[in-house]
Amino acid sequence: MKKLVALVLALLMALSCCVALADDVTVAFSQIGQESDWRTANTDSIGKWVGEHEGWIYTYDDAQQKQENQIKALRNFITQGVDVIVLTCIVDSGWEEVLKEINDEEIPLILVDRMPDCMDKIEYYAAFGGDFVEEGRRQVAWAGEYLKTLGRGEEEVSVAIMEGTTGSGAQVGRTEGNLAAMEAYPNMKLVAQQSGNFTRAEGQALMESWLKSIDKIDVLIAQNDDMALGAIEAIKAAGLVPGKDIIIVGCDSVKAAFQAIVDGEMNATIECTPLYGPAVVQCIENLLSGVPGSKELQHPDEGVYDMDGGIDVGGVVSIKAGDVIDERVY
Ligand code: GYE
Repeated sequence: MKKLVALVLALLMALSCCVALADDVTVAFSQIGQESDWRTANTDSIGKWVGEHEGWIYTYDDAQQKQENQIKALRNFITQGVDVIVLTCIVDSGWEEVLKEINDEEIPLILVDRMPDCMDKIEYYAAFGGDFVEEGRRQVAWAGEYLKTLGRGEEEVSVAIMEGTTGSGAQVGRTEGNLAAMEAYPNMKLVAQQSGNFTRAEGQALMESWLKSIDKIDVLIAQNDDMALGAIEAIKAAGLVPGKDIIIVGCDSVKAAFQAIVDGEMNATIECTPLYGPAVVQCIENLLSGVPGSKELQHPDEGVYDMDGGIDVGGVVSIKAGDVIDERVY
């Protein structure tokens, strides 16, 4: 009798396991908007990898750059009873309440790209994104080292920092890295620091207004490539030569920036990969097969790309953008 009960129990367990596996897994992603080439590539990568995964249903929400839309989307995901939530946070504060609601419903949460500032107060399965402070540090270090190769290491140069969306992890981290690195290059003097909101149009408009109000800008540190590309248009319109009269360092390493570097209009870009699709899939597969999560924030290995290669920014040496442009898919 005992044996029979055990057998029936084992059969039931096997059956329920099959049912769970046969059920579709609904994965919902709250994206912040479509402000840049980086963002488009990020949306495409996650959409493709999760969306094409067998047995998974993919739901996506574009918050059009509004945190309130993201919060609404997250609450909708809860109501819909999705199985996994993937989130990137437009700004870093203001998430604790809604993320605790997700925790209360026991919906596994995967944090990507821009993190919330309440990570120590909530539960999540995994977190991965760019090392923004390091990216910002590399931007300034690249410019400082490049100036030395031009024999301008002692010359006082004016630096403008074009920041990303105010209050976003990417802006906060890159600004921290930018400013910290400037201490190592006393010849670099900060003359402007303002947000271009990570878009080409705002980068162009901000550069236009800087060129009117500031006597001389020698170096532009743009916290993403889109703003750098917008600024290039403004610099050309003002009759200056981008990449020569003004040294331009972007961030992201999108193909359009590689092209601008090849064309001699931009000098360098610091890599921040948007291709999170494979990592998100791997993470969900681990989750479904019972692998325990980790609260450690993971950063991918990333490079630095410029006109000629060979600039050592401390920890990494730059690669010539022209040598790798054909491999860039975004
Ligand atoms: O650098 C920028 C985008 O959060 C890392 O957001 C991301 C940033 C990226 O709009 O281009």
